Amino acid sequence: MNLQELIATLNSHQAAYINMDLKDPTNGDYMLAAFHLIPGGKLNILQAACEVAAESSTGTNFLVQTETAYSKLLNALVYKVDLEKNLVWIAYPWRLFDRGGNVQNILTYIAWNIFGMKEIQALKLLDVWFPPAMLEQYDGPSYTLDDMRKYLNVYDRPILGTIVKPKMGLTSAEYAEVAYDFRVGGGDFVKNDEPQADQDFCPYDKMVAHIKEAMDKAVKETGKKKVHSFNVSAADYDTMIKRCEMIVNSGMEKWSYAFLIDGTTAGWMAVQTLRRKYPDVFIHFHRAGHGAFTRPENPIGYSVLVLSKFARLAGTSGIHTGTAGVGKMAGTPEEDVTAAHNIFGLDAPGHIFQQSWGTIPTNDEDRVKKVQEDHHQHLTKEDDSWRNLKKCCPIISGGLNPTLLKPFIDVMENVDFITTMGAGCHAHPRGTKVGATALVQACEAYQKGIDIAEYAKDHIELAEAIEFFTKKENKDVRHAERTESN
Ligand code: CAP
Ligand code: MG
Ligand code: MG
Repeated sequence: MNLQELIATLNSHQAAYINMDLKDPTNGDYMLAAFHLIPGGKLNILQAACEVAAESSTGTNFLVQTETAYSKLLNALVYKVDLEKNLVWIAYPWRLFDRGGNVQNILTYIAWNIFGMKEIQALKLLDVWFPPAMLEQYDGPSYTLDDMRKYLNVYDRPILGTIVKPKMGLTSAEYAEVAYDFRVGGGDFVKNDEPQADQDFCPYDKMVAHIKEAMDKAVKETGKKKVHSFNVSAADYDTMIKRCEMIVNSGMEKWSYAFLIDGTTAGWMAVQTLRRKYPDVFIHFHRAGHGAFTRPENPIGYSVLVLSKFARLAGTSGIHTGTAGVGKMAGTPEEDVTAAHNIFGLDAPGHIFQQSWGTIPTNDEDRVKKVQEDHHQHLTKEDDSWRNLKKCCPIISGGLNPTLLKPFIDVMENVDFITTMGAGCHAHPRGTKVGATALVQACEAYQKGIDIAEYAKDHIELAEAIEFFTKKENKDVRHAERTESN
């Protein structure tokens, strides 16, 4: 059936959620969403799309007697379809959403609730577009990678980080020792791993105290500032805040700590709480769990791009965006690099939409300067107008090691990110400190435009890393199994 024939199949309920002649979807009234949709049951794609628009805005499965002239104005509207690719575009009057900049509310509507509908067999939210008037209602990032760069005095290269491994089981003293070794080896940034919390073998208060001690020692020895990203995820709000306050009052220098939150499992409320209570702290969104709904082979869910755009809207300072297939986790350049480019730029093409994160005209020659100077993003500038949402930094992790730094930078096409290598550092034959040095040397080689094999000729730590990470028998076991099973 062609579009006209499909329209003719709509019942009066479905017809209330479509407008293929919508004048200007980008007029500022609508948040736009693009879905891949395969209808369920006996519905055709347009019927299913209208049911999705109804269920994700004002409606249910029947026209109800109680709707009003005003409520109808809030109907989401199917406004475009691509019948070849099974794509549908839906315009959401964004005043549907909770005032006060609540991301949890939007995703409940336009994603999670509708994934359960019988009317769809596949429903993947591929991309979203926010009008400036809507962006202005959301926090956006406050403390950004630019602020961290200033604190660390690190520019023109990625922030080099690690995750302490083994993932679990070290005592707080052992844990801090590994973090110290990485720092004196030359690393900038250490993060708690995603499951690190208050475990018997590594009590939270002791972990913080030991990290502080080790940090002071490393800063003194190296003369360089360092950052530790503490996982503050917890069972409840009060415990999360208690952990944050423990860190704030630990005596660690302000800006030497970041707060990591398992955003997928702890939830958007936790993410936004941290952003609002600690605007001067780098809020680090670990996305453990995202694979359940972002992997391309998952027919129901939303993309890494959508997750990352909402993380920026919510005010995350940085979110993991994946290694574009270079590391151990699933991911592709189309998915991961598109997400990364969309969250740190002022405007970037998504899968479907071109998102601008501000109102500063693109041709404004010093707009990047204005954005960076705009310390409170929304507060007034000369013309008292709202300016932009600040950058959110891609955090690149998962199976990377010094030999993969340049391959990833080549795919990413810039160095404006934090990379955290766990095994890629602690599996080095001579341990963490040397592993960190090997990473620093791989980065130096990149900055000097020298091939790492060449550079390794007079940098033994890097030479050992190359030998170890490229040796077949050392191939990470999962990779070996994967290649054998293919
Ligand atoms: C990496 C990591 C990260 C994942 C997150 C892990 O360790 O600490 O949590 O990479 O994945 O636990 O696997 P390695 P993503 O460096 O030892 O692989 O960044 O894709 O969300
Ligand atoms: Mg705001
Ligand atoms: Mg981890």
